[in-house]
Parts: sequence; structure tokens; C-alpha cells
Amino acid sequence: PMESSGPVTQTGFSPSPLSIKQFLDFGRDNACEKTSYMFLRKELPVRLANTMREVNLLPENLLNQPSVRLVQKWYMQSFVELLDYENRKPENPHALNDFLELLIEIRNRHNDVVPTMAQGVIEYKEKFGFDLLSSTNVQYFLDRFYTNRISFRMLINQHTLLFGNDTNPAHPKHIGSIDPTCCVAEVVRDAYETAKMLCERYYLAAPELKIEEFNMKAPEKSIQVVYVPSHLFHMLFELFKNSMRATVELHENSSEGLPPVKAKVTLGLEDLSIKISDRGGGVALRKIERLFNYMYSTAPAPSLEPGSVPLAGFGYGLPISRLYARYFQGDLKLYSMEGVGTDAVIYLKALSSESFERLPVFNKSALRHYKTSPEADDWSNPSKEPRDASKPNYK
Ligand code: W6P
Repeated sequence: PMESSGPVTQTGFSPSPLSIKQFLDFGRDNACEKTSYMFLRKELPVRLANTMREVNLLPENLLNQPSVRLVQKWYMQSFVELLDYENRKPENPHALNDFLELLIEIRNRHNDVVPTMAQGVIEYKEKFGFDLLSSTNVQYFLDRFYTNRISFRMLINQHTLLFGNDTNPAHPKHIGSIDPTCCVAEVVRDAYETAKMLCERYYLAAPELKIEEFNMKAPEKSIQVVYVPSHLFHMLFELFKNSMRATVELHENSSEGLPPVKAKVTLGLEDLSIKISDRGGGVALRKIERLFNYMYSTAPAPSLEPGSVPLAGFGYGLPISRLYARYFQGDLKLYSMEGVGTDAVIYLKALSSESFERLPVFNKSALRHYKTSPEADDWSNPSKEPRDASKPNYK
């Protein structure tokens, strides 16, 4: 459905993005396992192959880190195992079941891709340091790589949930991982409660939550969406952890108590928006981009007391949350006012017919990103003493 402007050389196969509505329609009216099988045995290898081509273009120093090689091995193995099914007819009595089991095996094999890649980035940073070129490359690559992984697991989950025999008794109305009537405020509350437990364990206090809704389409009705609740939970949980940490750390010793975290859920014609607002003191504009930077925010896991957990601020929570939002044509943005607090907004498409998967495609344009270095800046430098970007100093 996407039109490309200008000449684009597409070698090999492009992924076929699906909309949430298509996932839903397919899974709803007596979903056909054979159809799903025929689609996935082609589509899954295509998506793996597109990503593997980009892995191979990583800077050699990164590609040679043992953790990156390990991830690469997992992808190649899964690719080969899937290709086994290229010529197996769905009428073959075992083909469908074997395929379903293979999907589960592949999903398990790829469980630790995110921490393992993070380890690769740590190894690279320890040996070669932090520089703009590799940070730009890593950012571009990991955004695409993790989006691909989200999509890959989405396809596998739909198939195994629809056709595996373990029906989901807790959510009989769900179609695979999709809730056709996902009550947004409930997921907000749920994510808040989960973050609150962590926050109380860590700080012995947590801010209250206030939820407001504004439904422009149907003013008296609570806001629902056709969406993957686990994705929404993931994003909200991450935002609440950040908001709570900022709030508690700023107000810990104040007699006024903690200012609440506020959530506002709104439904318009095009967008469903969820704003999480804290009074945690905010983040300077200059430092906002770092919160989404993989290389910058990758540090070895802090050694903690047994049983304790870091609340937020380590690892890939924010950048990956933004990928979840973008995956179905939404976005996640931070608006902060230093000294006061931060608004984080999740934008989702209100209509499931508009939430198509946003997938990386490997083509000439992607190739160019890996082959060219960022040009010299064409805006003036602010100061005589350039800041040292290698020193993490936010918060
Ligand atoms: C902060 C930093 C942050 C990141 C993401 C979401 C909320 C907040 N609040 O102070």
C-alpha cells in the first residue's frame, strides 16, 4: 500500500504489512490455519531475511562482538528451519502441527535478543568508546531491528494463539493478542498499579494516580480501542516508572507529600491519545534525545542488593516503547519543562483500519544509511568548549 517516490531498487522480497483490522478479520470468522500457514511460511522468512541483510552491514567492530554473532546465529537457524516448510503441503497431516511447534521453538530461541544485543553494544563501547558515527548507526539499526522483532513476534503470537490448543480462558473475547474492545483506562490503571508496587518496594512511597477521559466521538462513553493490550501495557508501564521515579526523587523530603501522576485519555476522529503527566522536575530539552538513544543509555546492569529492582532508567525501556507505538502508526513523545515536570504522550490510531504495521524494508535507501557517514553540521557551534558527549550526566 505504500507508494515510493523516485527509483527504489528492491532486491529480494518486501514484507507485507497488515493492519490491526486485517489481523482481527482474519482471526475472527473461523480463522483458517492453512491460510495462516501458507502466509507465514513465506512472510516470516522474508522478514528474517530483511533484518539479516542489515545485521551484515553493521560496522565490523560491532558485528564481531560475540553477543552480536550469537544473535546472528539464532536468526540464521530460524531462517533455515522455516525454509524447510517451503514445499510442505498443508494437507500433509503433520505439517500444520510441526509448523506450530516450530514457531514456539523459534519464539523461545529469540527470547533474549534484546539483552544480548545490549550486551554487544556494551562490549563495543568498552573497546571502542562512544562516538557520534557509531551511535547514529546503532540507533538506526536497532530501531529497525527491534521493530522487525516486534512484528515477527506479533505474527507468531497470532498464529499460536489462534491455532494452538491452549485457548485463553482469561480473555475469551481476544483475537489472538488483540482485544477488540480494549478499555484504555483499565490498562492505564493496571500499568500504574504494577509500577506502583515496584516504586513502593524501592522508595517506600509512590504518587497517586488521577485519570481523566475526554471522548470527542461519544462524550459519555469510556474510551475503547482495537489494540494489543500487552503493547499498550508495556508503554504505559515504562512511562509510569519514569514518572514515579522523577516524582519521588524530587519530593522525597518534602512535607507536602507527592504530587499525583495524572493520566488523560482522549479520543478524536483520527487519534487516540494518552498523556501521562508528572511534576517530577522535568528534563532539559538538550537531554531528552538521550533518553531514546540505545548506545547512550546502555550501561552494564547495576549490581543491586538481592531482591531489589531498579525502578527505571536502565536499558531500553523508552526507545522500545516508542517502537511499539510507531509499529501501528502511532508515536510516543516527551514534552518536558525543566524545573516543573514532564508530559509523555502516546498517540495511537483511533481506527484499526489505519493501524498498519510500520515495517523496515531493506532497499537502496536503507543501504545508504550504513554506507555514508553523517555530514558535518551546517549550523554553528554554540560554545568554545564543546561538551563532552561521552560523559553521561543526565539526572
Ligand atoms: C521524567 C523523565 C521521564 C521520561 C519518560 C516519562 C516521564 C518522565 N519524567 O522526569
